[in-house]
Amino acid sequence: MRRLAPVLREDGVELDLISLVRTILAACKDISFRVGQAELSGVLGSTLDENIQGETQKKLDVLSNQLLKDMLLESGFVRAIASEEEDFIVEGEHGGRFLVAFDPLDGSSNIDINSLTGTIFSILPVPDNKLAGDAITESDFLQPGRNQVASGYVMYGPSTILALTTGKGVKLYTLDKTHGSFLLTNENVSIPEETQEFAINASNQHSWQAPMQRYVRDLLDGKNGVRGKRFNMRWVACMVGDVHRILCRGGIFTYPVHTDNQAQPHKLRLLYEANPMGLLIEQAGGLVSTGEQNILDIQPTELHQRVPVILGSKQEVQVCLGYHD
Ligand code: AFP
Repeated sequence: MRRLAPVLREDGVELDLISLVRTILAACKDISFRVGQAELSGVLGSTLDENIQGETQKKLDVLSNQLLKDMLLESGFVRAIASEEEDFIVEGEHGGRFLVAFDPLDGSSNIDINSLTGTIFSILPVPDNKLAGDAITESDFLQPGRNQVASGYVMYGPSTILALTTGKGVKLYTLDKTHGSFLLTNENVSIPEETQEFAINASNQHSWQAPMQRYVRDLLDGKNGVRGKRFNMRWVACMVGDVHRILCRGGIFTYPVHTDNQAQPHKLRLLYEANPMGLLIEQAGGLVSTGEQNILDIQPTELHQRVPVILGSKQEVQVCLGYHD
């Protein structure tokens, strides 16, 4: 079967893509409501199951995954999905133009303490060599982050916020809960190039490699150290929250290599976290790297692949990378 040419909006964004993002938002509004209901509707706490990453699944992880999965697969725009909570990809409509990878509820450890959580999504094109009707396989998802046609997150905090890029800058929208619609609240997010704020889980310090040890030590030395200025530290334990702060006021975020865990030296997932956040950060003028290469240039080798992540304000990321040279 031949493919139909995509219908474009005036600004060049494909109409099907807009409809797909709306589908994601419909699911996220539901997730936002359930996160808010929390104890009142019995959705806090864990299930007895583990996901493929060997992590215990929270009830809200499972619920959020189901909502997104069902709505995306029924939408008609999605050929297949991959989720942090699913072992394998799941196929949808044969005519769909897009593949969607998502982390349904990032920041699981925050769920039960009424702290920040979020949904992260990455939208990829169905590879050109796939015709409508061809089966989609895991390898179709193994595309570099640069191929993403859109990415974003919805953050469930005091307000519910969408950060979205379709490759033309980053926009923020706030959910107006009285009307149920996401309203544009920042149409051109720009990350300050310099910062005095860093985010790292310092409890892992013993297992960082030498360059990260030296970099963080110099940050902590403050005004009297080589950096000559005082740095502040923040850690939300939810990448969505940390990235959102960086989009709002700059900063550097890193989850580096763990040398003491040979079996799993990296924490963050390439397809569900690093790539979608990477595109947002780059589109807002920041930098993203593993310490060795730009995250968006990585050729993925597995669906649930994990990578080291350094991202944020351009100049600060460059300084950090200088320690890795
Ligand atoms: P989940 O995907 O299990 O919710 O984990 C969240 C996360 O991947 C990311 O959002 C945080 O930055 C990071 O883990 C927090 O990790 P620590 O618990 O090791 O600080």
